[in-house]
This record gives sequence, structure tokens and C-alpha cells, in this order.
Amino acid sequence: MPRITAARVIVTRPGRNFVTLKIETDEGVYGLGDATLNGRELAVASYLTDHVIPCLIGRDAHSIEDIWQYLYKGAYWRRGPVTMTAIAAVDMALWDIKGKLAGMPVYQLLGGAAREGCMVYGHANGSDIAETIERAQEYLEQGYRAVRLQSGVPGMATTYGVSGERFYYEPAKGSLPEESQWSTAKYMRFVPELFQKARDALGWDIHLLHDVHHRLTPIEAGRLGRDLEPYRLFWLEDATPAENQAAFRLIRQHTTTPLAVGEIFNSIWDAKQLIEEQLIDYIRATVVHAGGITHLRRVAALADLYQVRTGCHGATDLSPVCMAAALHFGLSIPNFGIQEYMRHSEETDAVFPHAYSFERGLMHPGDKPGLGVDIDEVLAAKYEYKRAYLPVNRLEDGTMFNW
Ligand code: GCO
Ligand code: MG
Repeated sequence: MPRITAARVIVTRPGRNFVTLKIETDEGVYGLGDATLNGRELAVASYLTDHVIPCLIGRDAHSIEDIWQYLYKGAYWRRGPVTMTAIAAVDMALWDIKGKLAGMPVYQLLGGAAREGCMVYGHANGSDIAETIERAQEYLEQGYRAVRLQSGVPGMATTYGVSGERFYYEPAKGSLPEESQWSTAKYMRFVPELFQKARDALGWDIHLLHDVHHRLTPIEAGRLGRDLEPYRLFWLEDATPAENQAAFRLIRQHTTTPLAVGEIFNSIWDAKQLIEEQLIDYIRATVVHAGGITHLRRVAALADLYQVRTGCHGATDLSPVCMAAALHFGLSIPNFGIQEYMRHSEETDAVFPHAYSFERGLMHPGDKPGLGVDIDEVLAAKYEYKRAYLPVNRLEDGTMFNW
């Protein structure tokens, strides 16, 4: 039995902050888990160092399910993003260890490949429609089969998803939260035009996606979904905040545009009603924020009963360790839908050498034993943590709103 002998948290900032858990065993192998919770990184680092690691030492590293239950039930305080991210990091690291000891990539332990690769979508964004379409064309040239479109909205100084960067979007910047402004009316008038022009320029052989980023009421979301129906979106994401799962009934009554939600969910309970009532088409919960591979498999199994497919969150704040875990997971489940893929910066990739690869719009986790990601600790030590917040958002009259 491989015993856990040590575990520690590595905080580094190769371009952005990442928290990584490293678990060591007496059999000479170690495992890595992503523990990054954007804007609240050190809370998870402390949760792991001060409260979880002492309970791990001496345990059988093979007992993934038992350790998951121990940390979930044993905390007494169940769920929540900090707890579930910490549990996810342990879970990922243990799957990594199990794979290394078995000499197999994790997807083989999960049942083997159920498809050739995981279809991914990239992010095209621009300050206006023409620039957004130009970026989308670049993705098409690189072989992408799906692309998310976000564009600056006339009359609004900033818009979610729009950055100066070409292939990624990094919203966590300020040492205090930046303030942005929002106008639903301006946005709602503009988005159908974006997609109409995109279809004219890009044609119909590419999947188009869009992220509303929690900004509409259910009835507004219903109207936007209906206005976008002619352009056949792959999905409309986070159309309204989802704490109230029943709110999606209203959207569903008004549109057949497929709906995706769940990047901020941390357990199956956040999605139970949405899935069971078939109020969504894609569940976006991901490995790092929703309890690891072990818990996400449970979410996917429930979703499969209702023909809901996965579409895991994959922004740059999810480290290459999470990206790899998501690919092993996505490759092995029956109801994989799509995987978000925002490329990491070169600095990030250098700190986390990885076996996953992109080809013709699909990603594959690679066949290295375990997750197939390592961490260069010498390089990581050169990048010191720096506090960075996500922005906050206000309506034009100053009312605090959803970012
Ligand atoms: C997405 C997300 C991100 C989040 C970010 C927050 O769809 O990729 O909405 O852009 O805002 O990951 O940490
Ligand atoms: Mg999103």
C-alpha cells in the first residue's frame, strides 16, 4: 500500500497566480492537484496546509473514494468553493499517483477513451464586431471547430470577455478590484448583430458560443436566446445567475437556444434541479472547483440520465494540472460535450510541462502515466504570489451588479 508521507502547497505566479498541491508517497511517486480559486487563492492554500494535510499523512494513497468522503463528511461544514477546491486538489493528486503506480494515463483507469479526443472551443474577442470576427477566423485557421465570441459593446467602456490579448483573457488584475459598468439595454440590442455578422463571415460549419456572464434576468435571457435562435448557437452561457435553479424554467419557456451553466458550481447539489428538470443542455462544473474527478464523475453520471452533456470551464485561472484532469475525465465519460480551452501563457506552460496536446480542434491528455503534468519547482519559486482580484461591476447609475 502506497502511504502518503508528505504533502505541501506550492504558490506561484508565472503570469498569473496558481496554487498547486503536491502529495508524496513512500513508493517514490508523487501526485499533483490544482487548488487555484481565482482571487481567493490563499484561502485554499491555508485550508490545505492548516486543515487537510495533517489528516493525509500516513493514509493509503490508493483509497481515493475513502479520502474524498473523509474530507467531505469529516469537515462537518460541507460544500462551498474553498472546501471543494481543496478536496479537488487532493483528489486530482491521488488520481495522478494511482496512474503513475499503475503505469497508465488516468483516462484508462476511468474506463478508457470513449472518443478520439475532446473537442475544445477557443476565445475570440475584439473591441468591435470586425475585430472579433477576425480573431475567430484565426481560430478557424488553427483548426478549431468551435469558438466563443465576445465583443466590445458600443457605448460601454468595458465588456466582459474583451481584452487586448490575442488568445487568452485574464480578468484578475488589480491589487484591488477594478470597477466596470454595465448596461443591459445596450448589450441586448447589440449581440444579435454580432452573431448575424459572424455567421455571414464565418459560415455554418463552425460552432459559435457566447458567455453572458450572469448579467441578465430570466425573462431578458429568454428574449436574448430567442433573438439568437436564427444563428444556431452551440450554447448561451450563464445567461442569469443560477443560485435559484428554478429561474431557468422561465428561460426555457421562451427559447430553444441551448443553455450552459455551472462554472462557479462546487457540487452536484448546485446542479441537481437544473439537470433533473432538463433546464440546461451543458453543465460547466469543472474538476478543480467541484470536488475533483471523483465528484465530477458523479455529476456527469446524473447529467447523462437527462441527456445533459459536459462543457467544463477551462479559463486561464484553471492550471495545466486541472486542464489535464479535465481532458482525462472528458475523454472517458459517455456524455462529453465540449471543453473550454483558453491557452495559457508561455510562462505558465514552462512552469507546468504537460503531455496534453491540440490537433484539428481536439485535445488529448496524452499517454504518460498519471495526469501527465509536472511542476518545475525551481522555476515556480522565481514567481512570487501577488494579490489579484476579479473586477466588480456596477449599473450605469452606480448600483452594484453581477460581474
Ligand atoms: C469563462 C469564464 C471566465 C471566468 C473566470 C473567473 O467562461 O471562461 O466566465 O472568464 O470569468 O474564469 O475566474
Ligand atoms: Mg463563463
